[in-house]
Amino acid sequence: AVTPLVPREGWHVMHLFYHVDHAQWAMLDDEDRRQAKTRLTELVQEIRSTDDTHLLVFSIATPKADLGFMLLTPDLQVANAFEKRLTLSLGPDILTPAYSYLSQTESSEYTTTSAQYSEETLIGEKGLDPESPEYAAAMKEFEERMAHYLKHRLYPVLPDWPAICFYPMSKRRSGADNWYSLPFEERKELMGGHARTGRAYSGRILQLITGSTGLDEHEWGVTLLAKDTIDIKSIVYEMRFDEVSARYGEFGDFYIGMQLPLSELFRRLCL
Ligand code: 76R
Repeated sequence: AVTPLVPREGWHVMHLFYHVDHAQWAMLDDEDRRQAKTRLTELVQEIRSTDDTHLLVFSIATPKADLGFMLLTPDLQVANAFEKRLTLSLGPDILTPAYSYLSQTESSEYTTTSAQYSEETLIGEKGLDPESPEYAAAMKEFEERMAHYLKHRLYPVLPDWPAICFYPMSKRRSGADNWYSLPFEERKELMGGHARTGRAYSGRILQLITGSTGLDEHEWGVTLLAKDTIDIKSIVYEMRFDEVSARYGEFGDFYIGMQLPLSELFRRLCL
């Protein structure tokens, strides 16, 4: 038996991007093609019916890649086995890897506490009286959102919103701009500003930040889901002004996809 590789907390996450080799696909006859599409369809169903496992399937908006999968599952052995089968599902050499990213879901060391939210946002920024009903309602709303948010970070269930954006990022480590040599309190303060910007997109952007230090090239994978691509464009733009991104953010390539049902995806990819 194979030893499972399940993290003490959280899940493994793979972002997998492929090109379709249409020259190879053209060599298959109708029956081969039908079988290939059935194989991928059945595999997607098998993955989606596995415990604690989620799979997003999307078409990529530009020729950076054609097809993308985002796979979330606890055991790296399982993720690895599914990934090999996904790659081969349409037949050998049909899907060729364009880009991939390995990360894990993680909780944050900078989570905003109730005391902090009360002092900085409700009293400081909004000028609410701690004895007022507006304050009590805002506090309750914050606590519910945080409980939900913390669970979501480690064990996310992603909605089927049509637009998906993925990019990897790191925090700068050069000269005077070394994130990792800042004291914790300073980093926490800066992350507080970041979170405030982010919270304004509640309901429009669903973000999942996954950690990848030691696992892949950058330090985090950023996955954003949206119903309107303008929300992706504006959140990323607005965050560039946040010191955390402006001064310390370093970004990899951006991939924009559209979540689609498989039948539509096959048509879209001319398969
Ligand atoms: O409220 C809290 O305390 C939780 C706050 C929070 C943390 C800790 C948070 C909120 N993020 C956190 C961590 Mn984020 N995030 C990004 C990007 O393009 C860019 O410039 C940055 C990419 C986006 C768009 C985004 C969105 N965040 C992180 C980390 C880990 C940092 C570390 O550990 O050092 C990264 C790399 C990162 C990057 N963030 C939010 C959002 C949004 C929308 C929120 C609000 C979520 C909500 O409250 O509903």
